Amino acid sequence: MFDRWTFGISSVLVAFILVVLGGRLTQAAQMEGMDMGHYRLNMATNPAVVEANQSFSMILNIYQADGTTPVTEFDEVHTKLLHLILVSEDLTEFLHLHPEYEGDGTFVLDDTLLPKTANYVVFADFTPTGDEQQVIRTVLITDGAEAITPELAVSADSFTAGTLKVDLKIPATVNAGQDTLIGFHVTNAESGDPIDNLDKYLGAAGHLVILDNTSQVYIHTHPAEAEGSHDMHNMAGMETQYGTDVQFAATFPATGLYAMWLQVQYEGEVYTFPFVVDVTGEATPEATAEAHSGHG
Ligand SMILES: [Cu+2]
Repeated sequence: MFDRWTFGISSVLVAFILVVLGGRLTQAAQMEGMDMGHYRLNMATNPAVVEANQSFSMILNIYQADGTTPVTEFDEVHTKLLHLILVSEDLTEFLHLHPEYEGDGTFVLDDTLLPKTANYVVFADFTPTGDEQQVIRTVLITDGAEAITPELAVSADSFTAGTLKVDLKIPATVNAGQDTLIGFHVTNAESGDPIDNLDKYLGAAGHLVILDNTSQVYIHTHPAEAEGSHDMHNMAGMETQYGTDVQFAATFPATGLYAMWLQVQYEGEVYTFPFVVDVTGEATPEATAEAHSGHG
C-alpha cells in the first residue's frame, strides 16, 4: 500500500481565499482538512531508494480522480506549470523546485538533492487548465530517516543571507482566523541601506510558504501586483523591481506555531529566509466569517 514507488497521498481540500487588504488583492492557496481531492499524484524516484546528498530523479504523474487518466493541460502560474515544495518532516529544510513537463501528465525533475536524512513532505502545486489551483500532499521517504515530530520554536524576527537582511514585521498578537499582514523589511546586511531593487522572482516580488506544525496546513501566498498579476505574458520583459518592504496577507486557520519561508531574488540569486511565528490569538466569529467569505 505504501512502497517507495507509489507514495501515499493525503487527500486534501484546497480552499482559495481572496483577501483584500488595504485595497490590494492577494491570493492565497490554503489547504486543510481531509476532503477527497479531484486529482491524484503518483510520485516515483530513480533510483527507487533515496538517500540524502545523493542525486536522484523524481517522476510525477498527475491523474484525474480515476487515478488512470492523465491530466494533460496545465496553466502557467508564476511562470511554471508545477511548483514542488519539499520540506523536511522536522520543518528545518525547505526546497522549492520546478520539474519539467514531459507531456501526458508527467513531470520529471533530475538531479534532486536532499540536504539531510529526513522524510520530506511534498506539496505539488498546480492548476489544471479549466480548474482551480490544486495542492496535493505526499511524503518522500528517505533511506535511514526516522519519523520525526517538528519541534518548532518562535524564531528570531531577523535573518541574514548573503547580502540581504530581512526583518519580519507582524502584529504583536496574531489571531487565528483573521487576515494578517506579514511584512518583510529588506536591507543590505552590511550597510543597513534599504534594498529597493529586488528582482522579480517567478513572477512576483516574493513568495511566502507557510506550514503548520503538522504540515497539514499549506499556504502559499504572494504580494499583490499593481496590475496584471494574473497574466504573466503581459509582464514579459518588464523590469519591475521590489523592496524595501515586501508584504503578504495570510489567514492562519488555528492557533499554534507556523513555519514560514520567504523567498526573494536579488542580483540573480534566490534567497530563502526561514521564520517561525506563534499564532496565539483566538479567532472571533466575525473575523472567521470574513476570512471564509472569499471562497469560490
Ligand atoms: Cu510562489
